[in-house]
Amino acid sequence: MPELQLDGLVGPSHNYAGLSLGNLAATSNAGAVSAPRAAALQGLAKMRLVLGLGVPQGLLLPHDRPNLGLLRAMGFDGNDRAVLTAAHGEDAALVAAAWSASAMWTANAATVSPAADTADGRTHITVANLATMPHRAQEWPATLAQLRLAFADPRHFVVHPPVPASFGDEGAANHMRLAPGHEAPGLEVFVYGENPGGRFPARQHPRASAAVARRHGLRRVLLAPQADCAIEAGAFHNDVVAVANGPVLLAHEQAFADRDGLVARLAAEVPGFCLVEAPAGEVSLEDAVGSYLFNAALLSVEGGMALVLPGEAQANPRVWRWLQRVVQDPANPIHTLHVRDLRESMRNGGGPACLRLRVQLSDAALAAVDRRVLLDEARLDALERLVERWWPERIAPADLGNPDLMDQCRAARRALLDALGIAPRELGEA
Ligand code: SUG
Repeated sequence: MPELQLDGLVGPSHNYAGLSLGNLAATSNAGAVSAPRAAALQGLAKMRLVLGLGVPQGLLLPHDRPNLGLLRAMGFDGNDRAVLTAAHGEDAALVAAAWSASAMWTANAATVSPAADTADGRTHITVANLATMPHRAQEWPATLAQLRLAFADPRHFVVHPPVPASFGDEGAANHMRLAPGHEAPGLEVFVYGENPGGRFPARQHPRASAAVARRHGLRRVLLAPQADCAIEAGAFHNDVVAVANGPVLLAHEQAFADRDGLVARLAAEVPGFCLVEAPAGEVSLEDAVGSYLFNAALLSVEGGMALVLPGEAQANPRVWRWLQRVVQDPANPIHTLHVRDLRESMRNGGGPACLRLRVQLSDAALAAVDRRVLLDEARLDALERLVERWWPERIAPADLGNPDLMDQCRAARRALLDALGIAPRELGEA
C-alpha cells in the first residue's frame, strides 16, 4: 500500500518573524533575513529525493499571503495597499502573522487515519485548527479547501472540518500510527501536551485528540502525554522527538511522560513492534531539538526503511554517531540515511517531517486523488523554474510593510495556480 507524501511548497512570503513561543529555532532567528526562493528550492529537492525512492509525492499549495482578510477583520480598511501600510505602521507583529508562510509545515495541516483503521473503511482526514498560535490559526480554511479538492471522492475519503478552537489541535505532528505494515489495521497514538506552569505552551489538547479519534471511527487508539521536559526543551510538537513508521518507533528516551507504559502497550498490541530509542546519556534532548534528528521522514522503501534527515543532524557528532549505529544494527529495518539541506525551513523550526503530511492509501484510493496535486519529475522541473522566476530572493522584516512585495507574492502564487491548472474559485477564492 503506497504512502503519499504531501509536502507544503514553501510560499513566496517565507520569513523569520519569531512568532512561535516554545519553538526555539523560530524565536532565535526572529528578525533574520529569509531566502524564500532558496527555501522553496530546498523543499522541492527533498520532494524529488522522496519521489526517487519510489514513494508517491504530492504537494499542498502556499496560502494567499499576506492575509488581507485578517487585517480587515482587525479593523483596517481601504484598498489593499492602504490596509497593509496602515496595519504595518500600527501593529507590525500582526502584519507579520498575516504574512506567515507557515502552511508549508503540512504535518500540521491535518490528522489522517487510513481506511484500514476506520469503522467505515474510508480514509478520514480532520483539518487541524492550529488554535494555539494566532499566525497558524488562520490556516485551516485554506487547508480545508485544498484537502477537499485533493480528496474529493466520497467513495474513498471523508474530510472533516476542524474540532472547536477551544481545544488546540496541531494535526499529524502529534499523531503516530503503528502497524505491521501500511495496509494492516493499526494502533493510532495521539500525543498531547500538558506542561502546567511551564515556560512554553502545550499545543495539542487531549480533548482535540479524542475528538479526532471519535470522528474518524477508530477502533484502536492510545492517548499518550508528551513529557513536560520535552516541551520545555523546545519540542513544541511530538514529531520533534519521535517518529513512527510501520511497526517502528524512533524516539528520544525523554519524549513521553510515561515512556515505560507506552512501550509496554505498543509491545503488547503491535505485532513486530520495534523500538529504536536514543538514550538521553548519548543524545540529549537539546541535541535532539537542535538537530531535528527525530523530525526525519521515516519511509518504507525497497528492502526496509530510509530516513530523510536535515543537514543539522549530520553536523552534530553525537547525533550522527548514534544514527550510524542505528543503520548498522540488523535489529531494525532502517538501512539508509539521506541528508538534505533544509536550512531555510529549519531556521523556523520545520524539518523534513514537518514539511510533509502522510496519507496511506490503497492503489484505488491513490488513483482517486486529484492528479493536479501529484508530482512527477517533469512537474518538479517546471515548479523549480517557476520558483526561480517568481519567488522573492530575500525578505527582511521591514519588507513586510512594502505593498510591492505583496504584489510580487500574489503574482507568484497566481503563476503557481495557473501552472497546476487550479482555478482560485476551486479553492473558494475570488
Ligand atoms: O508552528 N514555525 C512552525 C514550525 C512547525 C513545525 N511543524 C512540525 N513540527 N510538525 C510552528 O512553530 C515559525 C514562523 C515564524 O516565526 O515566522 C513557525 O510558525
